[in-house]
Amino acid sequence: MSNLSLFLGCVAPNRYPGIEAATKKTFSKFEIELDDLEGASCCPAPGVFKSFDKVTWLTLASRNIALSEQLNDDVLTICNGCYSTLKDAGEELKKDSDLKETVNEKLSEIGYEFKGMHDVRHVIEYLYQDVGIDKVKELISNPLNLKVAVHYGCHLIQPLRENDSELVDGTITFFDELVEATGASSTDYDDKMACCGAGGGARTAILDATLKMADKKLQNMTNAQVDCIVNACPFCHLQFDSGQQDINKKFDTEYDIPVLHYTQLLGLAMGFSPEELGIDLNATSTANFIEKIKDGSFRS
Ligand code: 9S8
Ligand code: 9S8
Ligand code: COM
Repeated sequence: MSNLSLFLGCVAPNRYPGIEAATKKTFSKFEIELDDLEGASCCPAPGVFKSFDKVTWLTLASRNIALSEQLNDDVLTICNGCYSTLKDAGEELKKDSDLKETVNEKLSEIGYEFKGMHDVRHVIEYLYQDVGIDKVKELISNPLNLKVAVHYGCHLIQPLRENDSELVDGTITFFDELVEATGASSTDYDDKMACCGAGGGARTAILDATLKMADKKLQNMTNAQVDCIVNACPFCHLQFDSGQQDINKKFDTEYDIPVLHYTQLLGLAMGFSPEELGIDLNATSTANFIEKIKDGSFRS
């Protein structure tokens, strides 16, 4: 296994720092040390920068990868959007030497070089492929009896498809399998693979339209009577968690579904407290969910 540096992106450190804590705590149980990536910038967000200017997008992305290469590390992302940008940029530059040269000329002005010797990983596919379900199961001390709505998110699937990963051949189950490794059950719901609505800068530009998309997903999850939503992307996390409050206000609904990043679910199942994992920083169902975790309502 190669060494990993942890790429945080923007949303986790600014809005949900518990996701970083949960990632570090759960990885320490696997005895995997994550290097901090000092000086990292926005990945930059795929749905925003990539759509406007390719060379700018690639230069910013390759600078982040170069930081990790200096540590002799692969990049570990905890966000779908960061995975999509960094994985796609890295692969594109590995394939196209002219583009790599253009980008490296720009990077040389600030003393960096993109070598293309390292890979970009997403925490979910890393846990599934490199750590493995069996190892995850071994470290579960507090199996959870929770009905979970798994939300994959667009930018987790897209880079895997782009790279012909076997994870996306046929029916996609890798994330559900990891959720079930914690003792929880992944509950099917309508339009499970649909977007949360936030991506592509939409949450900033056209909030009402994105909330309608999230509302539809929340309705489908409610119909499936789930106990919580589990995601793999701080931006999806924000859309479902903070978004539920917006939706309740705007559309007069009464959603109260707890939202967890996978590393937080895994952390609970490994015996960390909700506070250690930053679950108390959520906007929705916070006290209610934490109380139920603590009084054993979800213990199996
Ligand atoms: S960085 Fe800046 S806006 Fe964000 S979180 Fe994930 S995608 Fe990458
Ligand atoms: S889904 Fe559609 S574009 Fe995305 S990955 Fe995270 S945010 Fe929610
Ligand atoms: C979504 C990232 S995770 S972006 O808003 O589409 O760039």
